[in-house]
Amino acid sequence: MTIKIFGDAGSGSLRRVTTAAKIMGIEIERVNVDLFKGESQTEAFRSRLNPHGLTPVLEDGDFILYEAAAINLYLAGKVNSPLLGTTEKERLEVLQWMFWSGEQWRIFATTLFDERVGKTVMGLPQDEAVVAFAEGKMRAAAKVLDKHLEGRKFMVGQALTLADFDVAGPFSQIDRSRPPLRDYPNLMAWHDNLLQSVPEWAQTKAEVDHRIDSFLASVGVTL
Ligand SMILES: N[C@@H](CCC(=O)N[C@@H](CS)C(=O)NCC(=O)O)C(=O)O
Repeated sequence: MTIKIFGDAGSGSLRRVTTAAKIMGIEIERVNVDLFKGESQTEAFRSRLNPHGLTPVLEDGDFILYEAAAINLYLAGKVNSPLLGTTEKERLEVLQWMFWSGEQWRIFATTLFDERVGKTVMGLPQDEAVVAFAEGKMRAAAKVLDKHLEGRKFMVGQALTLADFDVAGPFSQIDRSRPPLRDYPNLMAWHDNLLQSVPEWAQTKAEVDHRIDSFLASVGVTL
């Protein structure tokens, strides 16, 4: 039975999963959930797939799993992928960055997306205090990442791992939610290298950009 992944092509969280699945050669069936129509917030979606109303969600037979990082660990475990890291130490460092980036990093990029994109689409004013708080948190974290990435091509060891996708998440909406990443040269160079050396990451970037930019154009929103 094919593994189903539910999500919206404009979602940076879905992108982390679709990119990893492609690299690992795992066949998935994409099930579209239109987030702009609130399709993840319906009673049917919440009761069957994710009570939080968030995507992506994996369905593999009778197993349902949400959170992109958990989904990627599940998929990578199926094929014992080197994206998990290749030594015990690497595997733990990969987990370290994955946990860190959920709690201390991407959450603030999501906040900037909600303020700068979501609220603009809804015709609501941005909360400048919230924007300043999220930017401050991202700058503090980006400074640490920038130091970590000096002279490195990947977050852990010498090769691509799931940690790279989790930390790269905020780049998915960089032109729209404008997270303060451009002031950190090693961080930018690491992400440029990902785009150049991982064609699947570049491919899903194009997919995200097309979906969001065409939605914004369809509702007449210029950010
Ligand atoms: N921590 C979650 C974040 C999931 C998330 O925020 N998903 C967004 C799309 S990127 C979503 O489904 N939003 C729907 C909504 O808020 O209604 C993950 O990494 O999977």
